[in-house]
Amino acid sequence: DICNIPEVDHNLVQSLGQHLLPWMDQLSVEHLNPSIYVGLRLSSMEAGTKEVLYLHSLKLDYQQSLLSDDNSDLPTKPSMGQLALYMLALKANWHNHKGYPHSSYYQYSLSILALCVHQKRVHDSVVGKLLYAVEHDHHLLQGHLSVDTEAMAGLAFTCLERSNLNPNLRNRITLAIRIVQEKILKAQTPEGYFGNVYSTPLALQLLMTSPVPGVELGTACFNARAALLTSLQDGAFQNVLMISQLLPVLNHKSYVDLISPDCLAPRVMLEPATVPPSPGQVSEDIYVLLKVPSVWPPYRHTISVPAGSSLEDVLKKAQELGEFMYETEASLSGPYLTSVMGKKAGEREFWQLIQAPDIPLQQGIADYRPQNGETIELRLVVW
Ligand code: B12
Repeated sequence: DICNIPEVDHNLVQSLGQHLLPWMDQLSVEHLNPSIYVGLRLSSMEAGTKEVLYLHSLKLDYQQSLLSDDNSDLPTKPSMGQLALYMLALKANWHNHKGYPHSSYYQYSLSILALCVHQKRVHDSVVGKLLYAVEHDHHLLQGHLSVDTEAMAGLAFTCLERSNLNPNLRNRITLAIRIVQEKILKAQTPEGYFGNVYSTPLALQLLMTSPVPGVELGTACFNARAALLTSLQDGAFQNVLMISQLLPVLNHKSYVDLISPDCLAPRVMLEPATVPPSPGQVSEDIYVLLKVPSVWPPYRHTISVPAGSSLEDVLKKAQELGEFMYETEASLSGPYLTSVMGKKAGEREFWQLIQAPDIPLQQGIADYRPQNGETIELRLVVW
């Protein structure tokens, strides 16, 4: 039994692609995002010359930052995971006319995957470290993030298994793939998600790559696809990084396909979406209670913003009003909250976004749009 994703409505897929288009014009260092390029190349759509220019800018930017030494004013060095995504992007740039076709476990896996699709052999001990973590059920990351991490590890192992780059580890690799597949299947929610809505695309990328012995994958994947479609229609996929992980799935592809990309597969040219004229009406204000209990004195204020504002708008407004302070850092997923009330998250800490009383948000500050009367808590936690 295989994990098969039935065809998805073309218009829906196209509107996701169109969402990426304006980003392809943003060629500044803070905006360049290799994941967008990979997602689009593995989709059924193309952006023509924009793609060429985008890859060119990625190359310039990454080469420059790799050459820079630490005290120059050139861009800071990309993380291991960003480099890995950049390598995936380089491999996603096949030529159509040729015709033939320390860090987290997530970033560690992404790096092994990126080297593997380039057919670069890494030492058995490097792979062994990830195998050990999976075999000994190390919490690849607590809570809801584990599915993303397990899926990325599974994709790396699947590439290694197919390429047979570490033949001595063959049996352990095969077994590890099965372990993560089973864990991901166990994490399926009653609605059909693997983990949560945003880990489902990577989970499906993995499940699509190989059958699981003795498991009915068909139904599980069918339910996941149905759940994804519902959230797609509800507008849950606004974040470009999330779209970039989803598009390959909707095109029956995974990162493992980058071993030998299918260069002949036709892709449809994307046209910019026509933006419906805004109704121009003045929107009402909503009230959001913002609190930070873990500082002294505790912060707690009701902030009013126009309906439809993001959590980031709420934070900005609170800062303008005084007493509240925050800082962000750009990441591939958008602005990441690094500091609140002057308190920077430390090495293994992060500022968690919580909808009171205790529901962690599934989106970042730029994407999450609070409802009227909601209470949002910012909580410094250890991960
Ligand atoms: Co997180 N996280 N995360 N996360 N995280 C994921 C991105 C994902 C997809 C997980 C999921 O729900 N399935 C969602 C985002 C969904 C969406 O965009 N709609 C998610 C969420 C929701 C969050 C939180 C908002 C949860 C919360 O507080 N309620 C917070 C961020 C709050 C804030 O802004 N302060 C959060 C926190 C974390 C921790 C646990 C701290 C770690 C990051 C710490 C670290 O590794 N040093 C974390 C991880 C590892 C991930 C994960 C598994 C991998 C990210 C990664 O390494 N990418 C992804 C899974 C995925 O992408 N499918 C989820 C690869 C590198 C190359 O890209 O941009 O350089 P990068 O990576 C950095 C950013 O991704 C940043 O930390 C990375 C390391 O520096 N980061 C960000 C991590 N999570 C998030 C979330 C958002 C919204 C932003 C803007 C940045």
